[in-house]
Order: sequence, then C-alpha cells, then structure tokens
Amino acid sequence: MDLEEHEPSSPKMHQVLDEEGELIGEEPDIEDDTLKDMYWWMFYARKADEKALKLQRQGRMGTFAPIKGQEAAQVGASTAMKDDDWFVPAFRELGAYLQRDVALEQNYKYFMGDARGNEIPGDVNNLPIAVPVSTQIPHAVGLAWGIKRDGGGKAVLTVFGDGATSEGDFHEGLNFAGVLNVPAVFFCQNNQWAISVPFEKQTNSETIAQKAHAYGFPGVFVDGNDVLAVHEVTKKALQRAREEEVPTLIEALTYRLSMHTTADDPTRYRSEEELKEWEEKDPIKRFRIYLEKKGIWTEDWQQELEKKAEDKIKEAVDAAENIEDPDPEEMFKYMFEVLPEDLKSQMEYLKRSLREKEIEEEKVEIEGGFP
Ligand SMILES: Cc1ncc(C[n+]2csc(CCOP(=O)(O)OP(=O)(O)O)c2C)c(N)n1
Ligand SMILES: [Mg+2]
Repeated sequence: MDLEEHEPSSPKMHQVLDEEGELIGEEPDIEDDTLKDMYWWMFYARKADEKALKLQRQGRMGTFAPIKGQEAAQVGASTAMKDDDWFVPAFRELGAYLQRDVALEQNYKYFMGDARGNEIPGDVNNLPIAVPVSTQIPHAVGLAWGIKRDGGGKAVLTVFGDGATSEGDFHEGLNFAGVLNVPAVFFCQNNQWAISVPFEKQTNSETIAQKAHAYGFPGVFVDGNDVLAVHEVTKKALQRAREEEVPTLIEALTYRLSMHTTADDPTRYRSEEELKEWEEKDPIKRFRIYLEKKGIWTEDWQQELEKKAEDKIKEAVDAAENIEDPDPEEMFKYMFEVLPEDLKSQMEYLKRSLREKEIEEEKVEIEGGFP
C-alpha cells in the first residue's frame, strides 16, 4: 500500500494574468465597463488608503489598517458579488467596502474613532467592521444558514486573514458550514503576515485552501494580486453557493505592502528584500498593463481618475472632520436596558462635569476673561 496515493494533493494557484500583466489562458468574459470599474475601485482604494495614512500621521485619524497591496483581492472578490449577497468583513477592507457602497466618509469617520462610521446604509447588505479576529466567520455561517432556511437564492461572502485561520472560530464556522451546506464563501486574504507572525509560523499546511477538504467542501487557491483570477473564482464560488448551497474556501495569496496598522513598524520583523519583491508584483500595475494592451487604459483616462479620486477624497475628509460631535451620553445608551450602578454614577459624573464646563464657558463669555 502506497500512502501517497491516499493523500489529498495541494492545490495549484489559479492565475489569469502573469506577473507582467500578460494573459496566461483564455481572455476572460468580462465587459469593458466592468474592467474599467474594477480598475477604478482599485485605484481609488489605493489613493484613499494613502490619504488615511497621511491623516493618521498628522494626528487627524486614530489607528488605521492599510490595505496597500491587497486591492486586487478585495475588488476582485467584491465585484463578483451581487448587491443582495451579504458581505461580512474583518477590518482591513477599505477596497471592498468602497465598492460595496460604504462612502469613504464613513470609513474615515470610523478610523477617526467615531462609531457612526460603522453604520451601514440600510439598503446595503454588509455587516459592520469586525476587529476581533475571526469572530465574523461564525456570524457569516449563521447568516448563510438563515438565508438557506428562508428559501436561499443569496450568498454570503466573508473575508478574513491568514492569522484568522488559527482561531477556533474559523474551524467551528467552516465545520458548521460543511455540515449544514450553507451558501457561504470563505475568502482568506493570505497577506502572509499576522502582525509580526509570518505564514510559515501560522500553519504547517502548504496552503490555507487545502484545509477545506477536512470540512467536506472545495478549497480554491488563487493569485490574490491578479484581479481577474480572483473575480473569476469568487464569481463561480458564489454562484455555486446560491444555486447548489455548497460552501467554498478561497485562499487569495497576496501581500500587505504597508504596516499592519499605523501602530506597527514592520521594518522590525520583515526584510527589505521581501518587500521589494512584492512591490514588483503590485496588483494595480499588473492590471494596468493588461488594460493598456487592450486599449482601455490611457494616460488621459488615468488623469481623469486621478482628478475624480482627489475630489472625492477631499470631500470625504471634509465631511468626516466636520461632523457634529456626538452626545457623550450616547456611550451609556446601547449596552444595557437598565444601567448598572457603577455606570450610572459614571454617567452622572459626566453630566455634572459637562454642566460645570458649560458654566465656566458662560462665565468667560460674560467676564471676557480666561478660565
Ligand atoms: C481575537 C483577537 N485576538 C487578537 C487580536 C489582535 N490582532 C489584531 S489583527 C491581528 C492579526 C490578524 O492577522 P490576519 O488574520 O492575518 O489579518 P491581517 O491583519 O493580516 O489582515 C491580531 C492578532 C484581535 N484583534 N482579536
Ligand atoms: Mg494576514
């Protein structure tokens, strides 16, 4: 008996474009307008991301999780969704979020520390940002199970990182998805780092995708810097989820070109060479070369997009920075129906301090002095 004959093989990475933007297989069946849209969302996300980093460095934003390098994975996946599918994100999702109708102003507000930035427009099927790693996966499975029980026809796409696959929630969620056959697609953005933990210390599996075999559904390994390949596999997986209620685990291999968050310094744990190697594989550049060869990308069009992105970003910053302050008492409002005593006294203390501050300010106005 030969053991190897009985081992599941590791999946081969799917690509449509090579690293130089050359078509590998057949021309994908995507309309020019959709290709243009995909490029726009990737480019806009990159610009918005760069601006967020600047705002944070200027003290105008709190901690921010940059997406630089992951635009193809995010936009490839989100453009494969239908509007009434559900998107269940982690926290590094700016590209997909913008494409899924969450205004940049909202994203900026959230990272400026305003909880109102995490309010999703009522007609948009997105769940809010989830910072606790992997907790969104069981939520996605529950949502997909609910859809199935209500007659199906929609799919759920949940996104998480390579680090998230080491959490119990990942295993519990995928196990349930397999047992219950729910219409969910599990999309792992393997950016090869979980803060300072590299992929090889995260798992001894060759790929994340192959873990799907253990849960009894398919796993697909795709080049996450190839927007066309990501779009193609995600679209097929979502369709299968909607029509056959078969879940899929997708692993999109990509790279975080920036820091984990603005509170992190990646030069302390990864090499300059590794970064350079992945900068060469920039997903936007690769897609641009392909579009240029097709006659879709031109310098003039790029200038138009630059201007459009700049205007939209400026508007979003203005709106996010000029929003009226929330009522501080809101802090106490939504967790408990009956406020516990300690919180009640904190709320009273807050109210008293605010009243005293108001009186002080009135005095200054009347007396024209300094407090
Ligand atoms: C349950 C939990 N544990 C730890 C953290 C701190 N933390 C935030 S992000 C992160 C790493 C996540 O890595 P990965 O899943 O690969 O996503 P990426 O940050 O690379 O997008 C950790 C440990 C957290 N937010 N939640
Ligand atoms: Mg990661």
